[in-house]
Amino acid sequence: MKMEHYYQPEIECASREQIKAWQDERLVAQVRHLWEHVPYYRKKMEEKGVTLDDVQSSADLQKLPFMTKTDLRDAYPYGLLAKPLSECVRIHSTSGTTGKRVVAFYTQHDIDLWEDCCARAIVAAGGSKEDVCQVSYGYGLFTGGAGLNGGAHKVGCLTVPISSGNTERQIMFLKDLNATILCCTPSYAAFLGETMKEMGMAPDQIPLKAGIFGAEAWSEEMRHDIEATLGIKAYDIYGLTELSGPGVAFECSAQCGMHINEDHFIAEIIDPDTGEVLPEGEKGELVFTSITKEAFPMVRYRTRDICVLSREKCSCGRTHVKMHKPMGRSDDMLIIRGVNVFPSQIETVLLNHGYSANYQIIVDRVKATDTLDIHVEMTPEIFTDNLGEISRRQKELADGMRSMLGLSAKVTLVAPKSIVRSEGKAVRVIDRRKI
Ligand code: DLL
Repeated sequence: MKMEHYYQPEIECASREQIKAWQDERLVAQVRHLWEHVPYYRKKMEEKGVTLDDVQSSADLQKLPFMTKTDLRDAYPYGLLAKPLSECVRIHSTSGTTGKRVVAFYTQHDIDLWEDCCARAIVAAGGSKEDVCQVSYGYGLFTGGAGLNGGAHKVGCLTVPISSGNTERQIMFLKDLNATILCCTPSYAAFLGETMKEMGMAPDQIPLKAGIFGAEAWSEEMRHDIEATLGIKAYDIYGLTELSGPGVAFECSAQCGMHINEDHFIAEIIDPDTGEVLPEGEKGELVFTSITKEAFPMVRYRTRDICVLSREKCSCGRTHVKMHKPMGRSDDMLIIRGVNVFPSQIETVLLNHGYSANYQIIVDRVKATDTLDIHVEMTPEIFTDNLGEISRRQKELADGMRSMLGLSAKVTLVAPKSIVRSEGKAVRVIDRRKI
């Protein structure tokens, strides 16, 4: 029999005291588990002069050392494994392009908890067993396909494991199978919307009602665009391979920040330069501690994602802390002529001026000075070959960039469809500087 619901109010709407009690108990157990089974992490604790006795509750979290991607690379592949391999049933791996890939391990219990988190996300987006859920995230080593697939099964949706790519087939299935929920990266969702339009299909020709989009940064403006072209509500979902995958945090009906599954993860915001924990509401680097994972626990893992946490009461009734949309990764942040620039700021200017999120940022260094070139596609609606008009619009965008970034940029409008589309995470920055 299919499951009726996957909403867990006794957990998702628990009191702060209850959440803290879970976190206290689970953190102590998690740190003991690492101390006993992961010599690499025990050594890090010893180097910081911390013993098991120092960790009695979540208030002691700050005493513990951080873990970073460098630790994962140093310990690659088995050095952070906290369970015998015979108890592990799967790995996933990051799509990173530099250095060694990160390999994360899962026991069956880890997979169950991860899929629970994804199921919560689908239910929060209005999903139930009546829905047809098309999972267009990549399947394989990437966690997107497997995570949402598992969550959709738990909810009892009819799951369409189509993976990414073959855009016309995606649209055919959306239409023929009456898919109601779409899961993919926001850039792929935008591309699907664009292709539908080209095929002459209006949003009301497909019954899609919601999208669960994540794995990359996307702006509010892009959300509005996708909602209009696909005729849906677009919900954000966040996660990373090191912590299991998608579903660490997800958006609810309020569509304003993502609830972090605090029964599984403790979140902190730190100053990325000093490592100091920042007061609530301040912007900084997100740090996570997993408190229920068996095979690959992470304590104080530095995500490099920059965002803000908020404990304001949510209209959906959930009590778990919310993270605002990450405004980019600290390692995505470009420093151009000394000014910090996030690609998301550039995207905001473009979308506010009626352009789509098809753009490329090219940074170079010419005669010791950084240059910022932004190539922006004209949409078919605003396409023109009138040179005077093109140069007027380029100037308008360059002015918008100057007031948003405090920096001059060269903006070039290019023909519709001339910037290559991505089926997964979009590549928007090309940094040619040799620093
Ligand atoms: O991207 C997991 C995932 C799959 C999340 C599907 C959501 C949906 P990784 O490939 O390990 O895992 O990349 C993790 O992606 O540190 C963020 O920088 C970025 N990221 C993930 N979700 C969001 C989001 C998956 N909603 C890295 N908004 C993270 C902004 C996101 N950035």
